[in-house]
Amino acid sequence: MLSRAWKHLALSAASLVAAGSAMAAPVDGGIDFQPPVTETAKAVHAFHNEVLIIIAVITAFVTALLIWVMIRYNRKANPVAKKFSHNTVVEIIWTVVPVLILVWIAKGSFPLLYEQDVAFNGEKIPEEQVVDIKIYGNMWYWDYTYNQNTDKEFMVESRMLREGDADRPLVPARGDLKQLSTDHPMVAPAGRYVRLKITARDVIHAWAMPQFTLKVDAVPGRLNQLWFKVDQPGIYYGQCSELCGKDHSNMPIELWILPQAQYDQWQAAAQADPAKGGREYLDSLPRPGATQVASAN
Ligand SMILES: [Cu+2]
Repeated sequence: MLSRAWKHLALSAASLVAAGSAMAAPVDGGIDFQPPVTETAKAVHAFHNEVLIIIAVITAFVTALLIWVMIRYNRKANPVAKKFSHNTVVEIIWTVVPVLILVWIAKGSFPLLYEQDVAFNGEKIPEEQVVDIKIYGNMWYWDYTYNQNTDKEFMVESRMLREGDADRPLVPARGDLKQLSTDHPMVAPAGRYVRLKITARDVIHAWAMPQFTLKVDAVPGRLNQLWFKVDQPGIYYGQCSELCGKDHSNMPIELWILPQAQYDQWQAAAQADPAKGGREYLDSLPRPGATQVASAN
């Protein structure tokens, strides 16, 4: 009964979030999550809203108890204290009820963790339909390997753009965002299951994409996995989320989700010259926030 009411409240809260504008990047003064763009992210947001309600109810209940004790049992209102020290019924309740709450939270949480890792929404996807991208964290940039272990394998290095930099200048008129845009973005096709194999070459980093509610540590010598399927083409931004050293704040993740045909064209360009990462082709595409089409760098 109670859980149905919570679910209802959570769903109405979730639809408020979903009704927000479809921004692809953080906004100034924003306090909520970035809008979810995958089914998994929507489920994570709904779960967050459920837990938020549980937290609010518990906090209000404990605060009310404290206020009641302070008023009803202070020295003036209750000069002679009773001396008993145990109440079996109350002790059973305050043990069992929190356990049930935690079990209920775990029931919502663990399947989501599993889904972010391997579950593909419970669908069985043939291996050949899955797009694999290998991600390495480095001090202090990311690199992305496509078609690994095939004759089409190539690797693109992705470094942050800096204002006034001679090699990799930030060009706001092109739509570049400070601390978020890179010289050679990661690129993935829209509407397909993209599986990420994530590791690191030096220290621990973390690949994180808030709009997909995905985050996993990139650990040297260990392969971690995430997946996403994004139907809406666009540019999505994330950042390294594990304190990895001096330039930790300078290793953003810029991810372009392109329709399959454009993805194929980008891939051909990037494969022909991985050092340029298909930048020229990306610059030829219309881009949100751009006021001019700037030349490649
Ligand atoms: Cu890092």
